[in-house]
Amino acid sequence: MIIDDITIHIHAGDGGAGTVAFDKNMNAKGPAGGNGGRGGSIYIQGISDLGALRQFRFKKDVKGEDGGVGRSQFRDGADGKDITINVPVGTVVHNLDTNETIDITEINSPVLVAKGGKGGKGNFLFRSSKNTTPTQHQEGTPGEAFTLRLELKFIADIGLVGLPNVGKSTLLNALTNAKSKVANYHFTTLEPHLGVFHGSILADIPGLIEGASEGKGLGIKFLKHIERTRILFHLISAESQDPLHDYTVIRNELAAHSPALAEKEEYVIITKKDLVDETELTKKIQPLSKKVSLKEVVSLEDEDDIKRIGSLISSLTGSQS
Ligand SMILES: Nc1nc2c(ncn2[C@@H]2O[C@H](COP(=O)(O)OP(=O)(O)OP(=O)(O)O)[C@@H](O)[C@H]2O)c(=O)[nH]1
Ligand SMILES: [Mg+2]
Repeated sequence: MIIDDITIHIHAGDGGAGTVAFDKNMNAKGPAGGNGGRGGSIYIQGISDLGALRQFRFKKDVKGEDGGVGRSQFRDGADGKDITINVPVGTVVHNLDTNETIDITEINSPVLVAKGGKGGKGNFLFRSSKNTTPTQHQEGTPGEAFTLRLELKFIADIGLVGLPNVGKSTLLNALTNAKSKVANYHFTTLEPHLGVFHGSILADIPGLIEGASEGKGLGIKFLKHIERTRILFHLISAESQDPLHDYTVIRNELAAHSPALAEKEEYVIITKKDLVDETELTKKIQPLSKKVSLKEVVSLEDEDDIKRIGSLISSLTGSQS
């Protein structure tokens, strides 16, 4: 199972304390205590591994390295090493303490999320004409500490939606190198999958059923993965007894999840046409086609039909096929 919503605690390294020391050389007895090192900061960066949040399954605390204590003979304490947390690109970082939100939409560009503490001054920096042998030093400041909720929302161009068993995963696998499980029963797909078709990202999510927004079936929690897609492909099986009803069920669940989702550009595709008599199919889909324009009526077993859907994607997203 991919982990797509998890709360962690981060604590950047504390700054090291400055030190009180005096010059060891025979002739010079002046202050020589070094400063503390700064604490290691914590960064978050996007990577392409969608499973990257797995690292937090058991270990939910991330602690930056503390800065070293200042040393004698003017030597400063070592700086704590920075830490970079890898999260799947598409992760939204909610800082539950500051209410700030950061969208991790790029790969390999680290964003600072907790700053390490400053090192304290050693006694060397307290010297003055009035105080030639200072015994003061400063403590380091604590590193920032926050609770972060990491929520993965896929970044895809096209989201595939529909009832279970309508061919969503079949279509994803036919067009891309994804290997989403396909089988002739409901809820074959238990977690979302992405595939790339000539630069366009397609997201296959588990099937929805009536009442999904109230938790029926696998619920609608996976809809968050298509919140950021521009286009929805709504698949309906030709085997359905009532395609208009199936269509409405999904539309209601989309709207229940978020109005923004319901407003997305949508293309309705009838699948499994090879399994149904043509005249019967025309009759069955009539009430639906009066309400929405059907983009394609296809068999996902037919290569030419798959190619047509590929061309549709290319024309919608500008990708080259
Ligand atoms: N004959 C035929 N079979 C199809 C077609 N599309 C899908 N299938 C079959 O229908 C079954 C369901 O396909 P899936 O791709 O697993 O359906 P899904 O929509 O991903 O289903 P869930 O993951 O359960 O939501 C599989 O046995 C497919 O081989 C089609 O156009 N024609
Ligand atoms: Mg599936």
